Amino acid sequence: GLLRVDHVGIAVPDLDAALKFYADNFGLHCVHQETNEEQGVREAMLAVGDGSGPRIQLLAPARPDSAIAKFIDRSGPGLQQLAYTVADVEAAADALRARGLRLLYDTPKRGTAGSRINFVHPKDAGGVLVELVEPA
Ligand code: V0V
Repeated sequence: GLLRVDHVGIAVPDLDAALKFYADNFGLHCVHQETNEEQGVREAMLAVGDGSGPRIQLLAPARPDSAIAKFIDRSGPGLQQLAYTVADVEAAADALRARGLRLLYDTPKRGTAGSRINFVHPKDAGGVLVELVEPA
């Protein structure tokens, strides 16, 4: 099952500009940053408050043919995904597949900080790109 909200992902055109915007206006600071070549994304995790709750993930395109670049071209910057923490990403994906939902990957891919991730297609989840995250 789903354990908690892991993060909310926001597509941004420029990661450095977005980090400055979030720090200056909201006082939110980066606790992790990496480039995920497979996903074509530069991402930064921001902690909110004492950092014990869900994070905000800023997602910037690392190349023009990436999922984030396509999202921004079509929809503009903004909320792109809602991610839940799970204990076992394969079990969670199997349970959703058994209910008829389309998962984007047959096997999990590598996500932030060595996590294992999969996604439910937004058309099967009420227009929300749902990510499943099994932390490292
Ligand atoms: C597309 N659609 C969305 C959407 N992206 N709806 C809600 N939220 C989104 N993020 C809608 C779009 O408006 C179309 O609706 C329809 O889906 C298009 O579906 P499609 O042609 O099958 O797909 P594409 O080519 O638009 O791609 C969408 C998907 C793609 C979700 C398949 O973005 C994808 O593979 N995403 C998973 C990977 C990803 O997002 N990576 C970046 C984050 P109409 O117009 O037909 O009604 S990486 C990450 O999160 C990491 C590393 C991490 O958390 O650790």
